[in-house]
Amino acid sequence: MTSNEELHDHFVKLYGIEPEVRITCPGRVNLIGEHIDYHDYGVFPMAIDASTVILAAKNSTQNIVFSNFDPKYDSWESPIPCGWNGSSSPKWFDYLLCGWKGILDFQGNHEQFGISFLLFGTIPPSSGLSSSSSLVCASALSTLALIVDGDPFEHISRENFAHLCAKSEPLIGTLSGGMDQAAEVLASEGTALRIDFNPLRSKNIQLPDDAVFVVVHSNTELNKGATSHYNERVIEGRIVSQLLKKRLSINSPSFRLKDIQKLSGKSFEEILEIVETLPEEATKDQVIELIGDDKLEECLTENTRKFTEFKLRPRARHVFSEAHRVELFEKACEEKNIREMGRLMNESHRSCALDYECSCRELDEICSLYLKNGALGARLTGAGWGGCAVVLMAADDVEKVADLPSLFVSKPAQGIRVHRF
Ligand code: ADP
Ligand code: NG1
Repeated sequence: MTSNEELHDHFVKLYGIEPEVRITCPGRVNLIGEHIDYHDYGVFPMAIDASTVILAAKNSTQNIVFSNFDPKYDSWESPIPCGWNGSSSPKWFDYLLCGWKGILDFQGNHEQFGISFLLFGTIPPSSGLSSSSSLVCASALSTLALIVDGDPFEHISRENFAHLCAKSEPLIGTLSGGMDQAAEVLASEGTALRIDFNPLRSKNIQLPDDAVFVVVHSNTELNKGATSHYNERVIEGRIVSQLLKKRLSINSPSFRLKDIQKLSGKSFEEILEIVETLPEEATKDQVIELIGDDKLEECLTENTRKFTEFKLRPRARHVFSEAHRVELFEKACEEKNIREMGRLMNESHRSCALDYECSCRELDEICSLYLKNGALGARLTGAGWGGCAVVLMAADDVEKVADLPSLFVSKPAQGIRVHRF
């Protein structure tokens, strides 16, 4: 394990200057509530010990310089002013630029200055534990901490900072929601979080003492920025929202399904009945027939205009049923009913696999393996299509899976923090 001293010495050797700040930002594991944050539905993650650390200082070279402790990532450098405004095939440093740009814009287009960053990360990348957002948030806080004195969170609330990071990350092309940045910024050690959006707010949730969460890697990865799966799901959800607005005579510019449900006044059971009457799938031409060219256009973005086929009914079924499961999971957690928590996690995985089609063979197999060996619940975590599963074990049963492959047993960790040298 690399120590803070080693990182400090590496920074000094690399740049010939002293670091001014060290930022530590955790990853997160989502216990339940998958692919619903971009519809503004509440989610249930916790921060994890694996983290991104950035050592940062202003430099006098008039350059932005990003280096990585891991030699597999090449250093990147740009003179200032740097006009970076996003990337469609993101490299590791693009995530840092998202956070950097977010803060300069927030500070009223703050004048650029030379910076040297050294990054050290222990979150397995492209595995659903949100390494990308950890890079974005750590970079944003590094930049802010170099601009202001004292505690950066005296200059911006944690909620506004998380929101700013969530708005900045889509510059790499993924139409992501705000769960990850919120979990990584707002977490308190020892408790999971119930996060709600618009406006962003979080509640600390004590997990039952006899619940143990194990994070397991499926040995497959998916880089969201390099594929279109994630954005396809976002656009399919937006089309569903247009269909529901038309069906229920709702007049609203929003295409977040939580808003549509709220405006409809329907319960989860009622809206799920309506969902069963939606088309299973549709081509672009069929969607235009159903909602009109203009309404489809409202849903699309520059890099999603090429999509031609959309699944609708199963995607909607997943979003509304998953949002409902988050409510039930929170209740089960309050009642310390870990069997019910496990049941809901299993239902969530089935819904992700069958209706949202965001699982894969390896994730399904790892979940089945743990369930056969006494787990109460097992489900993919994060975007899916590879990466990690999260497994719920009763504390008394943990021995039963001691010989199975696992990454770590997860305890709720602290959110992003800053240290000044
Ligand atoms: P995740 O689910 O981990 O957020 P993403 O596919 O969204 O997965 O983002 C993963 C990307 O983040 C990697 O391809 C890489 O560019 C970047 N990344 C993550 N961790 C590191 C790291 N330690 N060093 C450099 N880049 C990293
Ligand atoms: P991961 O796979 O951990 O990056 C992604 C999104 C979340 C959320 C989940 C699915 C980003 C930065 N994060 O998480 O907002 O939608 O998928 O629940 O894209």
